[in-house]
Amino acid sequence: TIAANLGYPRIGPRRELKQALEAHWAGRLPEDGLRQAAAALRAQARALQRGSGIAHVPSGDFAFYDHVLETACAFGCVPPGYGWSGEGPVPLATLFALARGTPEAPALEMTKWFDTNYHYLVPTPSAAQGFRLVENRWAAAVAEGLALGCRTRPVLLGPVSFLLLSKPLDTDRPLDLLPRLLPAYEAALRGIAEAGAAWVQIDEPCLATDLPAGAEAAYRLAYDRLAQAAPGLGLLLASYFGGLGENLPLVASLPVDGVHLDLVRDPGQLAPALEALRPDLWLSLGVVDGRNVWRGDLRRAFGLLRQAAARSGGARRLMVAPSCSLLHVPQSLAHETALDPALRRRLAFAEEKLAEVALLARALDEGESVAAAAFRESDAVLAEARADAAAHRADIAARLAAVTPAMERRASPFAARAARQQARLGLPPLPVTTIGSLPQTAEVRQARARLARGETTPADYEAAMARLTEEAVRWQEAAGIDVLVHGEFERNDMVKYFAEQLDGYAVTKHGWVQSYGSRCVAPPIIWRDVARPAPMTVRWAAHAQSLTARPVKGMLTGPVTMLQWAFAREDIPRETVCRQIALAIRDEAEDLEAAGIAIVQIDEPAFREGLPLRAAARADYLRWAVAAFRLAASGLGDATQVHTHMCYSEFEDIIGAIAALDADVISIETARSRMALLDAFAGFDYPNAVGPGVWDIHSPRVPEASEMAALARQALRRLPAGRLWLNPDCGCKTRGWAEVRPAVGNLVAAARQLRAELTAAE
Ligand code: THG
Ligand code: ZN
Repeated sequence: TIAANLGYPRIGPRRELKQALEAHWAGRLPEDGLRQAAAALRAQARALQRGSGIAHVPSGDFAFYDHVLETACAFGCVPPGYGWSGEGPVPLATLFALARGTPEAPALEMTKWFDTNYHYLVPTPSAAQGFRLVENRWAAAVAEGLALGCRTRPVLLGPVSFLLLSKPLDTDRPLDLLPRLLPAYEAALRGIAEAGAAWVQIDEPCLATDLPAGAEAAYRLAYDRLAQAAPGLGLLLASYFGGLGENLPLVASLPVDGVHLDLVRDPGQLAPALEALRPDLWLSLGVVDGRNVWRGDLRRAFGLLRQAAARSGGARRLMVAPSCSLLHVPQSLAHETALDPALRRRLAFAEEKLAEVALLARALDEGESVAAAAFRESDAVLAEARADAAAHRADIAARLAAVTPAMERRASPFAARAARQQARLGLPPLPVTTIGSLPQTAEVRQARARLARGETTPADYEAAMARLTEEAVRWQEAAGIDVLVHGEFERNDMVKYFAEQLDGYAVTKHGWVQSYGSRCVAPPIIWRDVARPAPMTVRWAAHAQSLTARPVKGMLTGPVTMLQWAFAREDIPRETVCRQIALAIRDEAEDLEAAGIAIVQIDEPAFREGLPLRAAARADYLRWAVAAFRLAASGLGDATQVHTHMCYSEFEDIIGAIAALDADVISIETARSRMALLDAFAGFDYPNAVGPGVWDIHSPRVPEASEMAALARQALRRLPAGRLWLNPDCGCKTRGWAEVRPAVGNLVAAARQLRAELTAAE
């Protein structure tokens, strides 16, 4: 039995890759230095995995920014204008230009990787450009490992998933490009075999989703060809984030050497898979959860492994693995010294998960007794968790049980609310606002770091943040923004900040997970019932509002996002956890209203990514997710305006649920998709107000006023002027003031121009 891993965190235990990337972008670290830092991280990761007893260590899972982007670059899918000559490897500068944009060319579209908080860059292949293997990054990764004595298993994103995740420039049927793409993959596999790999892992996560028309034929074509490309190379086809479901017969018919199954998300698929998959096929059993931070129930995982072994009379060759790449969990528990020991005992990060994988593989070969102590410990930890009294609070259960349907409804319909709100707020047409956060400058981050190290008192820190808030309010007034924000200088992260103040959550010190590029999040952990012991944001909002006559938005993170961007307990339904959070946010919203705040924004950027990958499970999720948002928002009176915000969302398929949230104003990402998203709103006759993003804040590029006005005119063709707002498409915390000042100036200029046009047209 082979202990295997599917992918390892690439940011580094101390976010070394982040430091190196940001130093490189700032011109402080030359390309050589960046490449050396990356190679050192890869060497460290290989050694750690080997040391944990992993026999199949992945390679090629590293990426400077994103593995989908690097796959596109390896196959020469690079649009013109980013500095690649079309010959030879794509330079690192081109890679970063595609990822981050340049003054001349916008960044590629970025979107969520399945239902995770990781973002990938959407490749833009075309029939005209075709595909060529311009750099065999996987063969290089194998050679790099071998040079240091480690034979690795390279990981490729499979050709069908690659195309399904792409947005081709010259066709809306990406799979039509497959015949042109396959020769490049064949060349990659030949090179990988020549480099000395024994196995290659080909990821086809789309196999765990409902496949579009034509995908079955595409899979057959692709794997018939790839199986022949390098006959001596073992081909492991990996799916994850769900079960194969109705795609199992298809997978069983493909001429591959092994199949990886996610048995955490779908343990039920093991029995049918054992039936359907050829007995000579290697089976990689993903029994250790790559998506959550809990220690595994080793006895249960071992039961699945034994079932697989017994079923074939011992003949089936097995691999034991995490359910998916460990990219989505923090690297090591070793540095978490401040966690409640009762919680810490229950956790496993990437390193600890690999130890579980290795132990399970050994126990399968050598007998359960070699793991007896670990099994007993696993039992004890689970028993302790079940007995934790603070995990189930009677007061919280009683409050949830007392929720009535009226508590999930605003008092009046949108039109009546809008009239009362406008009477109170007196806003111009096309009101201008920002999403909430203003630049988290080095000054802000250093102040927070000093506080964490005990070098500043909380009082001094808060005074500094209050001063920044005041400066931000003054600047926004002068810039001509209509609805202000306080800037969120006091917040580290929109989820962590609230998690630190709520009962039931714990936060880590170094539990970083890559979100995109150099950006990381440290998701908090929900391990007990959630409740709000005291107001969380009211004094910041009240302070900002006291400085100006214009409305300042009170900024909250919604219950779905507070759940989705956390590592959540699994002993009660997610719906219940979400409703507990909703009640806490509801209390906060009501307190803001009572403090005189006229607009409360409850952000739900993770609403879309929480959607189950399979259509059959979606209605139930949308039911409880919508209800939780409404429970959080509906304590507010008609004259208080509810805003919400969502990022990177493709709403086409859930526009009904978005409307059902019944937020008075929703701001959405549209700048990178050039307003195409608004078609969904127009087509649906979306009833409330919308703020389409007209400035892509994920790129350092500052758009001209004319550019933003042009985008807004496209929006005006789709939605009535009376229900349109103008805003950037996300918070500004990752941008610098040098970009935000001119961009906001241009935004206000665009709004004034458009208002003049509207008046002239009347
Ligand atoms: N918070 C969380 N998840 C997110 C976002 C968020 N997922 C989607 C989207 N926003 C991703 N965007 C970002 C933007 C900025 C940062 C992270 C994700 C960021 N992080 C700091 C860094 O990497 O230096 C660390 C922040 C901290 O101290 O916690 O800037 O906003 N949960
Ligand atoms: Zn956003």
